[in-house]
Amino acid sequence: MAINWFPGHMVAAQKKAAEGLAEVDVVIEVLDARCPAASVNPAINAMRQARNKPALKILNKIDLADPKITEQWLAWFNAQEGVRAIGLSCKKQGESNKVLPEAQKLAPHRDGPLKRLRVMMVGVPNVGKSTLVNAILNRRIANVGDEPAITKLIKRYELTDGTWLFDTPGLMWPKIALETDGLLLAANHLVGVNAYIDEEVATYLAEILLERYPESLTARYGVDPAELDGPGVIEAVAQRRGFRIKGGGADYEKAAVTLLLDYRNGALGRITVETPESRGAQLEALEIRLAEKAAAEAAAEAERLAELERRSPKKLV
Ligand SMILES: Nc1nc2c(ncn2[C@@H]2O[C@H](COP(=O)(O)OP(=O)(O)OP(=O)(O)O)[C@@H](O)[C@H]2O)c(=O)[nH]1
Ligand SMILES: [Mg+2]
Repeated sequence: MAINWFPGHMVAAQKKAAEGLAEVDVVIEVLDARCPAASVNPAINAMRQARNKPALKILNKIDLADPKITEQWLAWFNAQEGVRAIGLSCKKQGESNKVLPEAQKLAPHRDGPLKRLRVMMVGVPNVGKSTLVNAILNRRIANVGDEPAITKLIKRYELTDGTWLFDTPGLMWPKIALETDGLLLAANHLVGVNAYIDEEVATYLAEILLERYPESLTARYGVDPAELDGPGVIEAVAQRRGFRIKGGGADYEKAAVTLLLDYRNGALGRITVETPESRGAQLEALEIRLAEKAAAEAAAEAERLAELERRSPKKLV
């Protein structure tokens, strides 16, 4: 099932954010370090490029991500034009101190008392935008919570030196091109729970863990990954934890939720569910699928025209 989540308040929020962009010097795009490419909102990128604003990409929640893969992602983003990327954990005291100096480097002209830096936090829901705003302000002023779409309205905060910080609601976009991106966003709790089926998302996550972090499954659930596939992991979790439905069968739903929560809160260790390499392979597969679709459509159209010609042949003079 393709996952798409675009609740109503985001349409207005996106319009407001696009307007607000005119007033800022640097866009701070907060991403989830565990799925840095899947958590890029293409609509935000387009909005930013239309206004020609530089971007500071923050790979947030690095405390939960695989440090080696975070390095790879930082190199990947830093190779993009007009982009600077840094890793961060809002859970670590003082780490947020590096954000404004990094943003300042992208807008060196905004450094005088009458020309203070103005930045806007943007990103998909639940990546930690408001937490980062609070950390920079050193106050618990913006609402935060481990649920997508906590912030519903754009808000401006001012530091004592006159720097502006805009916090914005998490934004999604109408259609996610790669189905696997939807699954990764769901696995990382970045879209609303009503947009997906836990079992489907947990099965996909289990497949990634089997391939790249099998030892974390053994350590947490005492299973032998060599003998399992994705659905098998969910079943094994149900068995190990004694999750049963009435009648005695395995409670897959409860096991799926357990796996997702264990992954999200770090109980499985520091894990990153996509790499620049896996991303490249998925984009290539998408391109092939789109090319095949276009070729099939062109063939069908040629066949339709040929059929029309057969039914009423016309001589071209
Ligand atoms: N482990 C970890 N959790 C974080 C970090 N930063 C934020 N969080 C948690 O992520 C959750 C979401 O934080 P918010 O700041 O509300 O996220 P947001 O991007 O403002 O979300 P919306 O307003 O819904 O778009 C909260 O439970 C935070 O405690 C981090 O660096 N590490
Ligand atoms: Mg928020």
